[in-house]
Amino acid sequence: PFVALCPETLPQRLGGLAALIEKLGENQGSWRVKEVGDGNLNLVFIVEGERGKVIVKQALPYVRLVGESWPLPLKRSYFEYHALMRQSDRDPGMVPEIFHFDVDQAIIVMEFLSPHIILRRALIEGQRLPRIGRDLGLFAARTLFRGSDLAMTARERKQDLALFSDNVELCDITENLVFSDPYFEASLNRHTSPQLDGIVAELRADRDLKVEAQKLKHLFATKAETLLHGDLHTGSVMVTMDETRVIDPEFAFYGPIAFDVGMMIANFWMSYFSQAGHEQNGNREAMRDYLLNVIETIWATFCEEFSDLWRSERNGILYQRSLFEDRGDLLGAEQALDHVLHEIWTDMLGFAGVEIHRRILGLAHNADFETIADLDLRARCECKALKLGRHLAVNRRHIHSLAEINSLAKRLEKE
Ligand code: SR1
Ligand code: MG
Repeated sequence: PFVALCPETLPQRLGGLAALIEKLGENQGSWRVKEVGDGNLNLVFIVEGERGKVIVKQALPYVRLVGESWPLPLKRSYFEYHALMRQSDRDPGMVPEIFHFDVDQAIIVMEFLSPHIILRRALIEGQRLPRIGRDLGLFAARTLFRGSDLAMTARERKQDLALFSDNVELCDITENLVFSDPYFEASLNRHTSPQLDGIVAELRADRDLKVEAQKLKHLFATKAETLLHGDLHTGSVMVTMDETRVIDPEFAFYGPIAFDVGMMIANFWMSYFSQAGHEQNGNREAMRDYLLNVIETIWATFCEEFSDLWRSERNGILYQRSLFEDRGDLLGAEQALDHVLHEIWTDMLGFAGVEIHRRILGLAHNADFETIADLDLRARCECKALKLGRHLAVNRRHIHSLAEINSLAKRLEKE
């Protein structure tokens, strides 16, 4: 039966594993174990031995953030493991190395990343990391293109679709927490109150917004386009000044390409609006410019890499070469690429909008805003983000460039 690990039992329970002995050394009595999980769902341990350190991650049979009253299956660990293996093939070096996986105990033993820190924390501290825009744009393009019908054979892709289609409970969390709960008085919702009560009531009465959120939910639930990370926010990225790694793909499943891209970019806009709450140690004007620039770099890199892969690796069942290039129709494939990228653009803006809303109105908030102790200031920051989120979700079909959105963000920031 499943038994949760704890620092006291871990050395004895995992001490016989060859993979751990190789990384930590044989003397398990000397292993030091610390539980460091601060996410919403799992246990995470750093285990240190004579030879080095590893991370041991274990899923719990319930949502850690809420408690045992919200059961959640252990099989999410299985999806995380399989997603990590695929991401590692599709964008080598961008996810932690896996040393051991135990499906019954829902344990993944992986590389300890050091001196990496969580990207969200780095942004709260005001660190301007030079690589993340490009690294994240490449990661999104490579994993999302290579996990789709554009690159895979019909058999491979359908087997994978079947494998990940069982990640029902985690999809269910996203479908409710991202697309529905923020737009009515769901029992798990919370927001900075009473400062935001007015705008929250306005958003929940906003018919256009609610219709758009449901359209986006429909897309998320039905457009099985590629293997998504499924929870690609700044808390799922670890960074140093010269390295970027993506972690935590337990929400992986087949969904729309635009979802991962939109969620990621939304978290940079939230960081942008939260900066005013972190100015104790100096002005954040340069940080704000940097964040808008990262957003532009992610999107430009994504488009550039996706287009390169389209031209060089489009060997799947969609938009086959025999329809275009092989017939001498070079522009045909380029026309199709424009259509695909345009659809990703429009949907990505919508997904970004609802991601911003759910982090301020729903159950799962983010530290960017939550660590602003002054509630009036926090609410002012959140209110600007909520307005941008509404604009993105409702007007996504009529927005033509990031420059346009970033100029609106700057005007909202000055309000
Ligand atoms: C109940 S889980 C809440 C959130 O935490 C995860 O990281 C996902 O973002 C999920 O929506
Ligand atoms: Mg996570």
